[in-house]
Amino acid sequence: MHFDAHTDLRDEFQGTRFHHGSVMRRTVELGIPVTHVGIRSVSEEEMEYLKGKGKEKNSVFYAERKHTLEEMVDTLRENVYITVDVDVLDSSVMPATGTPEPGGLTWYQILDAVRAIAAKKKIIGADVVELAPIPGMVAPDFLAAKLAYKIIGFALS
Ligand SMILES: [Mn+2]
Repeated sequence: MHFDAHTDLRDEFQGTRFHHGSVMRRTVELGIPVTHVGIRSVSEEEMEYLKGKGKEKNSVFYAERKHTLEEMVDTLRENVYITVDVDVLDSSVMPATGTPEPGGLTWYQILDAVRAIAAKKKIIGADVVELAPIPGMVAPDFLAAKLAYKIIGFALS
């Protein structure tokens, strides 16, 4: 389960296949299907991939369209690893990230999504990445910490 503004499906970027923009491509290559949520920026290469070989292995939920949480949860297998790039959140609540995109999720939308996953699936692990702290602005740092705490809580409840 991939919460991100970007699909991170590039085959390589800036001369490496292990770029943070390639991590989901490597994941899919390991045979792990990926559900992307909150997407609002996709490169031409990634779009071609999603129309071709990636079609069966990637479920994409764009941020601007209305999807139900049930539709999203139904794409997942029983054991779910959650990865959160904090740029999935709207820049108004999460400005402290390297590649912000307007139009992202609110705090309560991501909590509702994680809660819906926890209700039907087993959360076996998670990470929260891409926080780039802004000196003097602590709110985004607290948000990232509390999101990690909330995911742990939902996973265990
Ligand atoms: Mn991202």
